[in-house]
Amino acid sequence: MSDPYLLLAECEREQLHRLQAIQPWGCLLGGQPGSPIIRFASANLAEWTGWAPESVLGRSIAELLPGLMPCDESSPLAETAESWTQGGADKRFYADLLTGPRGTLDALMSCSGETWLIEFEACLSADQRIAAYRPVPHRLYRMPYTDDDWAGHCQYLADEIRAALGFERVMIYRFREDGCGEVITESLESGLPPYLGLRYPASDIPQIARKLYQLNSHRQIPDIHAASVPILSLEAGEVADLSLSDLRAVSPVHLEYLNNMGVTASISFSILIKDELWGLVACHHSQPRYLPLPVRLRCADIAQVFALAVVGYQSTRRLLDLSESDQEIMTLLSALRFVDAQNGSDLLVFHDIGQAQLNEPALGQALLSLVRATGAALIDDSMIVTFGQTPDAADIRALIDWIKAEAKEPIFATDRLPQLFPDALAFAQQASGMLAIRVYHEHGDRWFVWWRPEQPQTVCWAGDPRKSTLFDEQRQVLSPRSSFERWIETSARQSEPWSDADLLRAKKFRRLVLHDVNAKILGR
Ligand code: BLA
Repeated sequence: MSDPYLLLAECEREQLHRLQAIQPWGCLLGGQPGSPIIRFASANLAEWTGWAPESVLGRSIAELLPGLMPCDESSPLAETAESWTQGGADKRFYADLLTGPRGTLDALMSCSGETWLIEFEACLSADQRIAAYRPVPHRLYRMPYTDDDWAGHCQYLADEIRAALGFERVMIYRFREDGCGEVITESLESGLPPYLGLRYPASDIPQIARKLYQLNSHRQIPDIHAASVPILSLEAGEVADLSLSDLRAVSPVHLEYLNNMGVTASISFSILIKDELWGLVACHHSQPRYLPLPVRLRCADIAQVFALAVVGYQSTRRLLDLSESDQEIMTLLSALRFVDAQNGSDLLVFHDIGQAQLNEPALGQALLSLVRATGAALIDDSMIVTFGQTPDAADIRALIDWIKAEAKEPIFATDRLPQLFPDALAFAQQASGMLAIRVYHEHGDRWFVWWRPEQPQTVCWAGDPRKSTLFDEQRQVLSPRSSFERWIETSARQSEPWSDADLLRAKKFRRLVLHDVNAKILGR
């Protein structure tokens, strides 16, 4: 098997939540929602709780853990096994729930649509208690407003988490629209090679894994070499849904990936924005490293507070951009209206604009700066008025004929014109990106068109992304790439992409022009 598409499909098929095994840093009991009967128990249950797994299968959880239903009604643990196993969105944390052969255990209860789980882990040692319950630093509640603030905020978060967890490397890993990801911030122990700015292909984190990170605040892998522990079930073939489990065993492909990166322990915290996975705070350590549950939960809170800052910063940027774009659009419209007033015509008579433009450089400047273009043209059936660096008139006509046939919407944008329209190769240098708006008019359509020059795009990948998945013929298993050497991809014949803000400006401008023209027609 060597077809990369088949290999990736194979990655996506792996049912990570049904591996029927856990990592060995705790033990697990489970059952079906609405019933207190224990149907699943991890094979290592006795090491932690003293109960043989075979002896608990089929018994009620209420019998084993009467502590969950104490007589004292005011206790936070006063719940019935029925309500407790109904679940809900949140996981529930119970400190010091049980004492077994390995000492006192904390517990985490979760319930998916299919399975309730209770997972036990060693409770905090005395020296970890203070660190685990320290409040989230105040500075993280401050909203970043400027680009510098934002960069400082991200760095503070990464440094803070590294200090709290003692991991060697902490990264903010941000997903891009194409599913790939980029390390946008890094805090690392001196002497380690930086990953800052490197890009990783989407296949490094399959969709099914991303869904699990959406459901859980974090994912811990304390030791990639630790053998996983099977889960025993009441009935043969019964399978527990481990979607909400903290202990869930790790996919062998990912274990190999971490090994290839030189990582022994990892923990990642999810950053969710509007229920979508915006990114991860990914932490690496070259030695085994286990973090007790309250320490993980505190860092998950820190990541959650960071998500608020991301939303705040994005909203501020959007508001700023909206008010700036209003100003720029008004400047452009008034430059058009100025010509209009001088000629007593409407602002879409490009013949008059052509006459006036020599005296009116403000129009060209306003037009180009609206969407940060280097060339622009106003086009109707008989006239082409150009500003800055543009293709020549015959090429512009050919482009307009082509868009008329291709584009269904009145706004069209591409950052790879030569790929779509091969004749554009001849003028790719000054016009690899094109943004066009069409304004319907009683005397034939009017076009406002902008161009951006060729700007070769350089991307630093961590390893050649075309070789992200391999098939190990000898072992007949999928394997991730083994090289993370910096691999630089340069692509030509494309411009800086048009951003959402650029497109919004063009749309708003078009709407206002239409409004002006209609007002004039109606006022006549
Ligand atoms: C999971 N892959 C992950 C996770 C990360 C990455 C962060 C979450 C689990 C964790 O914290 O370790 C990837 N880690 C990265 C990246 C960086 C990093 C990009 O530090 C950048 C600095 N992986 C592959 C291929 C497959 C694959 C080809 O390369 C296909 C099978 C699978 N990745 C894979 C799987 C998981 C994963 C299955 C889920 C592991 C789990 O939660 O059990």
